[in-house]
Amino acid sequence: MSDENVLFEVKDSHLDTGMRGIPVGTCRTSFVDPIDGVHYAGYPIADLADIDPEDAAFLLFNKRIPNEKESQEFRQDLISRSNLPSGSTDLFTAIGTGTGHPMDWLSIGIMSLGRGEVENDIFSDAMNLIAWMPELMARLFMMRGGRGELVNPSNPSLGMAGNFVSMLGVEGDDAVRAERILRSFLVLHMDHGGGNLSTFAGKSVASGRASLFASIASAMNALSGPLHGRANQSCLEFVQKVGTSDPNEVESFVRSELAAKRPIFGFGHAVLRAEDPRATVQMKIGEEVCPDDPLFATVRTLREVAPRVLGENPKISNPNANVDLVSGTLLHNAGFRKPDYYTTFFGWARVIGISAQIVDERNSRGGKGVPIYRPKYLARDQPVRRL
Ligand code: AMX
Repeated sequence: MSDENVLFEVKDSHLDTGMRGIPVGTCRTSFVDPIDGVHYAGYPIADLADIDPEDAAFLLFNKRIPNEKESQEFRQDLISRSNLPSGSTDLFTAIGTGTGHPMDWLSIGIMSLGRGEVENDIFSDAMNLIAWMPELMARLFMMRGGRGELVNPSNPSLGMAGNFVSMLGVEGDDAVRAERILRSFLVLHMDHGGGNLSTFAGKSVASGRASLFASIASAMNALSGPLHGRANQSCLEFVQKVGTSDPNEVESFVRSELAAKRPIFGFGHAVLRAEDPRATVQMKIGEEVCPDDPLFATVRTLREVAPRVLGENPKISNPNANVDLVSGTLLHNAGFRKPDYYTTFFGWARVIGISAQIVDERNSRGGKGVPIYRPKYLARDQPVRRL
């Protein structure tokens, strides 16, 4: 690409819009098409829904699907890295059962894992963190929930989702269903282009050569906001509030929420202009694993009714379902009954995609790495004054 290419003309109207749509760099892990949704290294997400999270992680780091041998080697590598640095979850005891949002625990936990940092090897740090996440998550759930130690010790050969479910002590058919739902949740949520807030936050902190752990913890703090990752918590709470799957009642509910100027959670998107394929995939999973779940029945009716009602408002660019419409209901069905924990699953998935993007940026410019981020802010309403 020649330097003369004009990619974007910044106008006054672009200022103070959160850099919306302004190109700032390149991303090799994924891109988001307004109609077909996110693609990981070129593969549409709908085609990847059934792969294992380990293979999706390999894809994001290596930009290709692993063959059988590579897949096994990647899993073995994660297994060999899986012992948490000693004492890294002691802080959880200090915070105290039930206090603080689970996303705060996730961020603190990742910072604490930083004691296992490998000097000058950000790729090893990324692989270690990915290998440590299942146990960190399980300890977070057990300790914040006041249940103390893991029910079963970590067994990384079960895979990241299977190991997490096992550490919590879920058994039998419940474990099979929980693992199925979690595996697809992790794959579907790993990456979403380079400019979403948490990814951008993580990469900008990393550009100052902060550690991978500090950068990812910053990303998790960004993800915790209600306008960003915490929306999946709000979506389940919304579905629970609807409380019916009768189409007429659901339509009245949607209209009354709109009249009260409240959002219809699970619909609309800043970039997508069709139903998010991740919602489509999760609807299929719901039909497979929990077609009779009353919450899923509500989601099914909402998906039929809400786009029609929202579509009556020409201001709404996309009245269709987004990823959060279904994900909370599936997690609830998997046995995770507390919506305030849902963003931690989202965070776990994003640790993988954001780490891959940070490693890419650190390897750019022939290994020099991306320069420290420094966008320009224009001075307005600040005449020079003297005391
Ligand atoms: N319910 C009610 N109003 C909606 C709406 C919805 N689902 N979707 C859009 N609108 C409104 C916007 O608030 C905006 O109103 P305003 O002009 O008064 O500010 C107007 O329609 C135009 O919005 P837009 O250009 O279509 O979308 P946006 O980029 O401003 O907002 C989003 C996108 C996701 C914040 C919005 O669709 C929304 O609030 N959805 C409901 C909450 C939700 O499901 N969030 C999860 C999103 C998925 C994700 O990114 N995690």
